[in-house]
Amino acid sequence: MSYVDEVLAKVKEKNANEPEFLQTVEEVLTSLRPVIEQNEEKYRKAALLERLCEPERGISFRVPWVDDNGQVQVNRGYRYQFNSAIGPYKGGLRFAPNVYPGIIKFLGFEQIFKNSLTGLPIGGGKGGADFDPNGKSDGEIMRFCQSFITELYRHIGPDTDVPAGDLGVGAREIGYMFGQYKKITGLYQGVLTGKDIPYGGLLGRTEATGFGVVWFAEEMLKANGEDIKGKTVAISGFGNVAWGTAWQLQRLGAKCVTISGPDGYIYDPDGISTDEKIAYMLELRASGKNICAPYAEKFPNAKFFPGKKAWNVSKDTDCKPDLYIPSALQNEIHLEDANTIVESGCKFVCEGANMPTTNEALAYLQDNGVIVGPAKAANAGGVACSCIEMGQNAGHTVFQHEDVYEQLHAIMVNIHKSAMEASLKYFGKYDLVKGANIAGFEKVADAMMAQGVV
Ligand code: 2IT
Repeated sequence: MSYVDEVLAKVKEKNANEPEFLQTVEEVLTSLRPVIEQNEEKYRKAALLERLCEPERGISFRVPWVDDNGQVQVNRGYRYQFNSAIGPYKGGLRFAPNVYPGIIKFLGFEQIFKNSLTGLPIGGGKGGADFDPNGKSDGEIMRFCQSFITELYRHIGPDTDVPAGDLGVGAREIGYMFGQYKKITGLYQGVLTGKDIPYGGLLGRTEATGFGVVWFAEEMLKANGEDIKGKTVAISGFGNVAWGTAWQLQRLGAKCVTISGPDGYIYDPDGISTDEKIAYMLELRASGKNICAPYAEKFPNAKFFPGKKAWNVSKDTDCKPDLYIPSALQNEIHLEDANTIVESGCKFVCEGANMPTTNEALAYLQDNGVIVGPAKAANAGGVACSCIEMGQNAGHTVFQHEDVYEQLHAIMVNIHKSAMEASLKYFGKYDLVKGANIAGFEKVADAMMAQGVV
């Protein structure tokens, strides 16, 4: 049995109840086959892949907090410190009711390669809690965040582990956690990123993920003889990534025609192309209702399709998007959605969310000639700017907006180039999915081999 298959079997046995984690491990290790085969003996002896698939450390803890009625509530918090071969653990915190180790480990594993692809010195980690921020008051959010960090503070630090936001965790939550960390430790440190501007946040961090996704898509289109300018783009989600994506599509002259929420999707034939509409996305998000339907009331030319996913726009309307950018959740493109995308004649999918495509759907898209920009490459702009924020804090300085955009743009161009070159070298074809896995892996593997059995 090949080394990859051997490790895959072991990982499946050990983590049988964590389908999301198994999904990403399978996707990544399968792509790495040619690199592993070239070094099979060396890597097997060093148990490199077994080590890569086992978090260095996983912390699970009680998060007790008092709700507005005086009732004590208990949630479960997590931090998986996955890999520190190339830098301190870095990755977001997700607050959502479905959070359990399988979700945190999938995100943490992805983060190792994503962070490596940025070219910056950051290892991989992820955390969160099975806490649902929807419908909670500001006071409840604050008390939850304070309790969460009252345990987590002892495991993090600017040179050990630097969390940030993810679903359910934005600048407000980061603010409460930062305040509590400072109160407990007495240290004013860049221990969290995604902070607000007055206390160490980076100008441009909020839109960084979305901006990066679109710059990545621009490179992907260019490499295939196309220009993003003038393209019609369907995106899903209406959160942080979707907002930055819509804004950057506007800046680069493309037309974003959809957004979506758990309640359905919006089709706006005029495009989400004005400052007013982009600002309204922020309002929708801040409403805490987790629905996108009100967009169609505010902008009557737009139409709301209840209970449907944005990919159906090619069936429900006469719009045929040139590019899809899933920017909501994991596993939102299933096989039937991939089929709809292929049937619509679209040639490009660029992943804004983490692992939005099932492995089956991914294979179907690629087998049918759709170029896919994988999340760990395309959405790495967020964490890249987080690392810039760490540098800003450590240097006790402030970086300018335009400088951040310039660095971010260069990083995204470089990630595309690395993924493209790795895929051409090992597979002789343009396959960014495989190329990103390999390019991300190589640096981490070399660092792990150099550092001995740890
Ligand atoms: O998935 C991600 O890359 C993030 N949620 C951002 C992580 C970070 O540390 O900025």
